[in-house]
Amino acid sequence: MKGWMGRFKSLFLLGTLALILSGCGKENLTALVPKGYGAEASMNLIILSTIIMLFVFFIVILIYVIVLIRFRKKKGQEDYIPKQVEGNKTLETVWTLIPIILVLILAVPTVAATFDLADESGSNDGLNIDVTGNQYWWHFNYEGEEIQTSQDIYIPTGEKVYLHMLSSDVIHSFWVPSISGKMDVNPENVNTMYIEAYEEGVYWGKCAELCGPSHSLMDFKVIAVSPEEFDQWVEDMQNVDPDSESLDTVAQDGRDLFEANNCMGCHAIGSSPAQVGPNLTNFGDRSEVAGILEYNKENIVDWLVDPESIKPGNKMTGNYPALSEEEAGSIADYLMQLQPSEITPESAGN
Ligand code: HEC
Ligand SMILES: [Cu+2]
Repeated sequence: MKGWMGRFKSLFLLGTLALILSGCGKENLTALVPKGYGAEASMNLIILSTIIMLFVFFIVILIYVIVLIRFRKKKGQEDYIPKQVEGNKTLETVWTLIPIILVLILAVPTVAATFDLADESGSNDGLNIDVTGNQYWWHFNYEGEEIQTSQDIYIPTGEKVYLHMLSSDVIHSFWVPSISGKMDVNPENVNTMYIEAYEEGVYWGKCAELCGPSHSLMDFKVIAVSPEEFDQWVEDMQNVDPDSESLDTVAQDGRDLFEANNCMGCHAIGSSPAQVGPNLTNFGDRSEVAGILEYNKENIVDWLVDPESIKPGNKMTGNYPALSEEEAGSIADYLMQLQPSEITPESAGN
């Protein structure tokens, strides 16, 4: 009975583990299917170290089996003592050299990749983006382009994009597993890295440093589009004039409420660099609300009425007058019309 229970328990554990680990394989959120330069470099090192580990594992198992078979106590040889090899120079040399060689095989490409991934020499002619980590959202400032975005970062494919990262509060960590490595985002010193996506697509990013109660909800996206589409997107974003947008009457009400309720104290629409809250210039082009909820009016209303229930500890809660569902609905109608570009996560294949 006990044996059966034990077996059931281990099966259950194994099943749960498989289920949990299968979550790691979410499309476009896995380091195991690299779609960009940094991720590919990491993947190559993962493969190399796995090969080395397997090699060591099999050699050890092999020696173990040989010893088990050859040196079993045999009938009539109870007092037999095998040849003692303690202090054998050849053996000592061999088992000191092998690990050194293995470590070297791993170290040389690791150090090379570390230098390669830190190489900022192309940043003068490249696209440079200032990244700000905030509890619990990300802000992006396209240097020299007069473009501010939040949550979603658009980049052209096949090009190194240089990121200069700083936090406005605590330490965060920028990680887009399928295209890049991880980089800490500190409040005091600018950390840099570059990202490059090979193919068009939407790649999910995560904050990888515990930063507060909603740390696990601090998602963002890298939206990689063709260079032509990227230029178009830049133009669309630069042409936004927040004041002269043609709005229908519902949205007009929403805009009045947006202005009357202190929203603009934190949220910019347009290229103003002010950023207590996410820039909403292209909020209507997003595929998520607050980085995590499915994008629809209902969820926007839920967010506006009670953000605390969605992201505990966020910096919007309690800092604006309470909104009725109806008011939140009109604001949502307005915000959903902020769609400056045809190039969106959807068009990029989300
Ligand atoms: C005190 C500053 C502040 C005020 C005032 C404020 N917000 Fe926010 N808002 C934030 C912050 C900070 C976030 C990001 C929260 C997070 O994700 O952790 C946010 C998130 C949002 C989002 C989600 C954005 C996205 O990119 O998905 C919307 C929409 C929004 N706010 C609308 C409003 C509206 C409408 C008002 C006015 C009724 C308002 N906010 C007032 C700070 C503020
Ligand atoms: Cu964080």
